[in-house]
Amino acid sequence: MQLDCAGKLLDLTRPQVMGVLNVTPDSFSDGGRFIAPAAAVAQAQAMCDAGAALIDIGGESTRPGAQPVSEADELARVIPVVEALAPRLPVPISVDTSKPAVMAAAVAAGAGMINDVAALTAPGALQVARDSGVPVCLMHMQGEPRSMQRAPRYGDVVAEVHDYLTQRVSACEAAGIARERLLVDPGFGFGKQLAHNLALLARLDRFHALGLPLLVGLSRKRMFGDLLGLAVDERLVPSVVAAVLAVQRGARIVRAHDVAETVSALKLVTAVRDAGME
Ligand code: 9MG
Repeated sequence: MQLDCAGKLLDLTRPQVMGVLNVTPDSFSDGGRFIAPAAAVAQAQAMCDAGAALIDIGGESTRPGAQPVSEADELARVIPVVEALAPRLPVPISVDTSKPAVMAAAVAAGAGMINDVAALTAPGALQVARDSGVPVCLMHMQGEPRSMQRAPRYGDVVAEVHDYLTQRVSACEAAGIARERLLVDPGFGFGKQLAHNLALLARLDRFHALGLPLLVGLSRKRMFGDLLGLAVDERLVPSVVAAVLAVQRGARIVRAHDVAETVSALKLVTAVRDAGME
């Protein structure tokens, strides 16, 4: 299976890595490092060289407790970087945003995918995404980044996240977005406590029932701090292991900061899978 990301193809017959490029002053693990377009271009190029199959550019931090950013500020951070990268990179660019104006401007500047942690719930987002023609990742979040970790509660987290994603897929289809353009993501760490994140990872295979490619973001997340007592810069090993566990349960795209290490691990998973099919 291949996704057409504004003319650049993304092969989903094997698991792929989405490299994280935050052009924000305050993201939890790399805030402020890649705001200047030249630094962002160099980092994106390095992630491609390390095997990233797409690059996710975000101008508003979604870490727990993050303050919202104005539309003008987000546009000013993201669009110059997309414009600089789109003609240079061999892989698609995805834009990590929940704002319709940023989605539209980023796709006009050459982005080939929309990654929305709010699953196109902002007013006008469904229409902009439909008209953009590019694939869209719909993520589950309980609450909003500023407050989502205060007291997230679920009866059955797997069933509730599954039901939410089912409803958002239906809303997209009703708005005229073809199912073939959609990906889904359970949203690790977005309004979830450690037990919720572990249950979602353990039962990720449940999301196959949606019949859509599954994207996950586990890289350096707080769940590893909660479980293992590790600081952000000590979370490489659990991030890579979690990526492997997710792929073994059917994830097709893994969003990661440490691209080279994640690509190596997923190559091994794929090689073992292929050897078992011979
Ligand atoms: C932007 N962003 C941060 N974490 C993420 C995750 O887990 N999934 C997706 N789709 N986007 C994320």
